[in-house]
Amino acid sequence: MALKTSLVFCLIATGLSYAFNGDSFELECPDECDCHYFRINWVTDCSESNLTEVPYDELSLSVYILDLNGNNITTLKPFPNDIKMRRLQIADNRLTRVEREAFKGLEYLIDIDLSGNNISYVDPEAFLDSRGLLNVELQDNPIGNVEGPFLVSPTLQYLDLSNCNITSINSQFFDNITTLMTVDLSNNPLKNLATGVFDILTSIETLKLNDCKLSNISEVLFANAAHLKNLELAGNYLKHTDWSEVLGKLVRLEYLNLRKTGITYLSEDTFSNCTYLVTLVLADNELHDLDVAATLGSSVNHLELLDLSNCRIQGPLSGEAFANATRLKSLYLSGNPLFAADLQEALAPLPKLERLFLSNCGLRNLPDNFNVFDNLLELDISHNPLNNVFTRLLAPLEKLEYLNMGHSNLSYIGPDSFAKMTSMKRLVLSGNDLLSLEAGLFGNLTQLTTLELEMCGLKRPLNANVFFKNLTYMDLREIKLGSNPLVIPDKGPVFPKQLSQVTTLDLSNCNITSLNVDAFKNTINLTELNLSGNRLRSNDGNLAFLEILKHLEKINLSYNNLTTIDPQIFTHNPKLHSLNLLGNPFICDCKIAEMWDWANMIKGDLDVLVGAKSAEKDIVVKGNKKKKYLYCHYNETQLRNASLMLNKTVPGRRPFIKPRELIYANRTWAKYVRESGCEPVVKILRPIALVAEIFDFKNGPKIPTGVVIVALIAIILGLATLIMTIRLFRRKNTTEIDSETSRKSR
Ligand SMILES: *[C@@H]1O[C@H](CO)[C@@H](O)[C@H](O)[C@H]1NC(C)=O
Ligand SMILES: *[C@@H]1O[C@H](CO)[C@@H](O)[C@H](O)[C@H]1NC(C)=O
Ligand SMILES: *[C@@H]1O[C@H](CO)[C@@H](O)[C@H](O)[C@H]1NC(C)=O
Ligand SMILES: *[C@@H]1O[C@H](CO)[C@@H](O)[C@H](O)[C@H]1NC(C)=O
Ligand SMILES: *[C@@H]1O[C@H](CO)[C@@H](O)[C@H](O)[C@H]1NC(C)=O
Ligand SMILES: *[C@@H]1O[C@H](CO)[C@@H](O)[C@H](O)[C@H]1NC(C)=O
Ligand SMILES: *[C@@H]1O[C@H](CO)[C@@H](O)[C@H](O)[C@H]1NC(C)=O
Ligand SMILES: *[C@@H]1O[C@H](CO)[C@@H](O)[C@H](O)[C@H]1NC(C)=O
Ligand SMILES: *[C@@H]1O[C@H](CO)[C@@H](O)[C@H](O)[C@H]1NC(C)=O
Ligand SMILES: *[C@@H]1O[C@H](CO)[C@@H](O)[C@H](O)[C@H]1NC(C)=O
Ligand SMILES: *[C@@H]1O[C@H](CO)[C@@H](O)[C@H](O)[C@H]1NC(C)=O
Ligand SMILES: CC(=O)N[C@H]1CO[C@H](CO)[C@@H](O)[C@@H]1O
Repeated sequence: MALKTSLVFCLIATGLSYAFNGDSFELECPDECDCHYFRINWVTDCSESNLTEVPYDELSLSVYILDLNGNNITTLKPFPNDIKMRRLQIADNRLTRVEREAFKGLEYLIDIDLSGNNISYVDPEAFLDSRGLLNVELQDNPIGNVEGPFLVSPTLQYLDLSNCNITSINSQFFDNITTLMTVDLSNNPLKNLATGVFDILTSIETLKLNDCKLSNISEVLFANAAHLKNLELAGNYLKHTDWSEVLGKLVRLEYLNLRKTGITYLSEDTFSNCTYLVTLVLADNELHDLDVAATLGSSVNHLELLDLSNCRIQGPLSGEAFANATRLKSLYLSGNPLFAADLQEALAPLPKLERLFLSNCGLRNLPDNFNVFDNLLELDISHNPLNNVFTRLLAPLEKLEYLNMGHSNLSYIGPDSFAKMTSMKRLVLSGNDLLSLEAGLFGNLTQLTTLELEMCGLKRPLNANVFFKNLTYMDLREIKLGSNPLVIPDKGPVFPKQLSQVTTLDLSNCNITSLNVDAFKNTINLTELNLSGNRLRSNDGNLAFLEILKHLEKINLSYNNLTTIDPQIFTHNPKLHSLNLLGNPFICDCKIAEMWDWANMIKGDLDVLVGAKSAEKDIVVKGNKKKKYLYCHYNETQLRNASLMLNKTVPGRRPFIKPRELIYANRTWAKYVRESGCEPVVKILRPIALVAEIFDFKNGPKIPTGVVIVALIAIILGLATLIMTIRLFRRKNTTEIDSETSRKSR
């Protein structure tokens, strides 16, 4: 007990010096930026901050990731010597040139993202100093044509030059980046590719040339690319290409994407040398008269996935069509007008089929030999104008784990339809006007994990009688009921007892204005709750249903009608680690700053607030570069007083060094908190339960003398740390000024 108490005093004392010290325990961070650790690496996030130049002087030399995405930077100067930056992100700025000068000395650089700028010139030697460079992203820049070698790097593996207005690739383009393994040249108006341009890339495994306006491909274009495993040529017009010659050289090819390439004809031996082909995508071509059997031939032994979606195959599909593709596991025939009778014959030789996609095939009827497919695990028959009656043909598919019957014009589903599908894991019935569900319909689906009933016009969430009365569905974890005009009862639980194991519930866009305290009484094991797009308001007690959800980890309250939010609401959800509040009409009050403190201090992680800082997904190669904000609006009185607030220095908050005119209301969360003038909330810094236990208030606030002494020592230590830090800070400032003066005198 005594030990515990002194420990707490120590903690509080440390906390005090911590608060006074502001950020000095962290590495250096530019004024405009938000810095944090990502795993053990120092991330400096200056994204979307309207910066016009890089804050070179304020960077920590240990910065690992520097994120400058979405600013107004037009030119770059050299970075400080000895900076150990690994990843530099300057996407979506207004850079026009990539000069050697700017990247000099960046010895540790591994990744650079310059996508979405206005770059028209790249110095081939720009990254000469970065001897471990692996990834360069330059997509979405008007680079245009280049003379001579594009870049010099003996290590580069990944180069993205998609959408760069490149019309031709010169013969020396890749001469000094021969280690490339992945090249993306998609979305460039190349029209033609000279023979031999890729010959020097002997390690290349993945080549993407989607949407390049290519109208012809030389027979020997890939003659030396013996390692090529993945080739994407989608969205070109390659009607007149001799595919058997082009592909004849690619003996290692495993993945080929020829989606939407204007192909109308494929000869018999087209794929005869591609004996390792596993995936073949021929979707969106006009293969009216395709003889599937002859084209696939007898050598495509490894083919496991064939995508013939939207190929206007005018059939009838012959009974032989897939006779030799005996390894086929996944077959996509969606979007072709098909008849049940032909399908019945063509599919008969594929008893090993595991996945069959027949979405949008105009099927009114279904083949009635589903009993052949002993191994069928996934079936998609969505978006067909099916007759209610034919659902019974599915009955033999006992192994089925995934069934999508969404948007299939069904208004009634017989109570026995799924009786034998005891392996079913995911069932999709969304987009059918079901209005009500038959008693016992899901009774036998004892292994069901996910049930999707979105857009079904349902008013009652889920009746108890669609399940067996005496059973708990132990595996049923996810229920999607989004976009139903649900009528939520004023009292009592919304879901029946059978669903007690559900952990993920989607009730987005359900016209919900309030949820009673007991709404989730039968589903208290919820970990993830989506209430986005409803009309929940911040009235007192409106979010009281959260109290019983002790296991809640993630809640989405975005796009509701919340005007204010209080961290106290989440007191009973200790496991909460993701809270989405975007898109609510928040008023800029101190509760918002309080939420920030709650995330920072109680949860110990700003990531808890969706959009508060860059998430893992924002730090990826070719990720979405735009960050989402929290918006709040000031009311007029607040705006008038805003300038007063800006000059206020709040202990424990790092102020802006250069306060600005506050003329607009939309801020990132971080900036709002710093500008708000709200005091950090001390009461939420101390977990109430813990403090109460230690002091044991019931027995009077009596504290043993020993403990007081230890506590005093702790406080003195804390103060000492504080004083030392202030001194250090001063000294650092002087040295900085010193070096400034000496630099100037030089
Ligand atoms: C960049 O600056 C221009 C004016 O100089 C401004 O209109 C624009 O909004 C700024 N862009 C960003 C992302 O701040
Ligand atoms: C960005 O900065 C420019 C001037 O530097 C200013 O005119 C503009 O309003 C700012 N825009 C935003 C969105 O902050
Ligand atoms: C693309 O390059 C051509 C010249 O090759 C030029 O005329 C055109 O303006 C460029 N387009 C863009 C969007 O930069
Ligand atoms: C670039 O490649 C060419 C041809 O392989 C070679 O002659 C030249 O020395 C290389 N340049 C550099 C800077 O490595
Ligand atoms: C297919 O491969 C064989 C031997 O590997 C080769 O002789 C033949 O030329 C190739 N076919 C085509 C069309 O390139
Ligand atoms: C299937 O393969 C065999 C040899 O393995 C071949 O004789 C037959 O013609 C092929 N069938 C089709 C339809 O290509
Ligand atoms: C439910 O499944 C069991 C076992 O697969 C089976 O014996 C029973 O007949 C099914 N119930 C119905 C109503 O079909
Ligand atoms: C949504 O709920 C309101 C009552 O709260 C009701 O008047 C309205 O019709 C509902 N909207 C739909 C699409 O059901
Ligand atoms: C919640 O989950 C736990 C562990 O998965 C389980 O033991 C408990 O019975 C569940 N609670 C309810 C009410 O089903
Ligand atoms: C949001 O709440 C306000 C009152 O706080 C109300 O006037 C408004 O109609 C609500 N909006 C919606 C979409 O329910
Ligand atoms: C605007 O803010 C002031 C002060 O924060 C407050 O007194 C006033 O009620 C608010 N007005 C509205 C319409 O919310
Ligand atoms: C596990 C169990 O008791 N299952 C029974 C539930 O009730 C149905 C009838 O409603 C019986 O058929 C099951 O045997």
